[in-house]
Amino acid sequence: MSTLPVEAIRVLADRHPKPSSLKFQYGTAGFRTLGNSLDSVMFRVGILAGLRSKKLDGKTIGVMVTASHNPEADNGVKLVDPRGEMLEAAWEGHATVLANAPSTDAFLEALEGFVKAAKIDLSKPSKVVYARDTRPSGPALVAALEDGFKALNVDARNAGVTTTPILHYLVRSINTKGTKDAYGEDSEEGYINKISTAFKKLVAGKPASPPLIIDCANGVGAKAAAEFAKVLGDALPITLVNTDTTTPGVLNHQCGADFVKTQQKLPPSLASHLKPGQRACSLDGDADRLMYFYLDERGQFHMLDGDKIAALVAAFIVELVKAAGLEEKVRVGIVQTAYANGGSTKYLTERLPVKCVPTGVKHLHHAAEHYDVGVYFEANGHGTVLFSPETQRILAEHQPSTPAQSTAITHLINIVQVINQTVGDALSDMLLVEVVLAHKSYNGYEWDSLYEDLPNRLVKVVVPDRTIFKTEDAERRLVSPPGLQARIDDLVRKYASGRAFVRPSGTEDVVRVYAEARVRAQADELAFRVAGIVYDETGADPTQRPAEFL
Ligand code: NG1
Ligand code: ZN
Repeated sequence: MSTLPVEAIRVLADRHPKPSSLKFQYGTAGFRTLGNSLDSVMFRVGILAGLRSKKLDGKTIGVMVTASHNPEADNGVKLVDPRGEMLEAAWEGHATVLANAPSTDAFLEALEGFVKAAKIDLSKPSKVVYARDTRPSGPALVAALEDGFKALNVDARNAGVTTTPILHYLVRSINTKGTKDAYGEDSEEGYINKISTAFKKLVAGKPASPPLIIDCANGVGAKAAAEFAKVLGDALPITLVNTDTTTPGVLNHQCGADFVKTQQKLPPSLASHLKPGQRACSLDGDADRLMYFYLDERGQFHMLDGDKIAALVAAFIVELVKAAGLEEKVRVGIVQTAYANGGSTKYLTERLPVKCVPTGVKHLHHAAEHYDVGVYFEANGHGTVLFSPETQRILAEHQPSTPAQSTAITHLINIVQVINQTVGDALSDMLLVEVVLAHKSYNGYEWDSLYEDLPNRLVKVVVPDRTIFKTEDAERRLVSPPGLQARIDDLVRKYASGRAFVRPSGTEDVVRVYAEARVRAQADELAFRVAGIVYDETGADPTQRPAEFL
């Protein structure tokens, strides 16, 4: 094919018309909105994925249909680049333009213009691997996506119903197959085997831990978690909860990682399972976020979020690097966002290089690539660890001079295998955490004691136009609307250990306000007062103003 198959595209595009009232945007999590309004977007993304593959000389591109932790009625779609990473930023804009073409004719015209401008050689092959989560809108949306593949004659592999991180793993494995960078066998089974084999080696000889409870958010993670439970056996006793992927309405409802993080409490469905001192964790709806928690002796809930995971994991890796005699060659660094708890930032900056970047996995991932070992986590539990190619070479080639060094290097090599370096992966991260807990003989309480979280509060403000909010300094300060940041600063000064910032969401039509302070009531008050300022400033409808926004 050296020109676009215009007629084939036209016939199929007519079956997937764009709803005239809707405007779509490829944001930090791809396209995401109500599942029943995404038909045209899916069709067009199918074509775009094929073009992306052609542009990259026939490398396999991933397409994931999911809306993650969002309500069950939502859905979404995002593209995955050949190394398993998020789509290159420039193409987010192209995706948005194509999704918004009002008619089939306009779409074809935009497509032709794009192929020319991006210099896409249509004679190249196009390969895609795609998957969806368990949302009820998934099958119809996948059918629309497949029409897009058909229109461009894409060689498309259906990975079925699986987690977001498994899809990313598949993309990387397919593209590295048979090369020196081979990532793993390109199947779900290959993924489970790779990770569980390394995990078993890492915990061999360690005393068996009490069962870990996993809240699967009634989502697609339940399936992979059950596979792990089976394969791991006694190496990690697991109890699965919230594994219902068929009853309508239960996905992410009163459970899952986002519930735990935003409500800062135990999912009610876990109350009868969790004993004081026992650790548990929650996945989100597509299993790329992870939150740990436990109840203390008094039954009080304690959350171990992405920041606590980063601190635990980074400290352990640093210890192993030292034990291996590699501290001069392998530098470990941390990447966080403004949402990282001030307690964690203080603890980590006293020990390691820490960088703060804007929200969004692509920012974290790219910053982490600048370290030899880059540990990145969002407070919400999305994150992973990247080992640079040079670091992996050093680990493979280093000649240990003592048995202790040799053990440490073997552990590091196995840790690289446990971690899904393509993207945040709740199950792989969970096993990494379990390795560290086993090695350190930590229970939840001891892990939690690494540092103390500052009480914090995250609120949403619905404003008429969130695009007027512009930020700088990794989203920690507002430059627009003018004057607003000065008012926030004046307020923050009045609170002990106070910190607050305002930024427009990249995934929802809201502005987010985050605040923290030394005591709970003050953190809440600061958040509500800043939200009040934002509300006043934007002239949002006063009758809609939540009562607590002071
Ligand atoms: P937005 O809506 O831009 O705040 C949210 C999360 C991000 C990231 C994306 C993608 C918070 C405060 N924000 O982004 O961290 O995970 O969704 O899913 O958690
Ligand atoms: Zn997710």
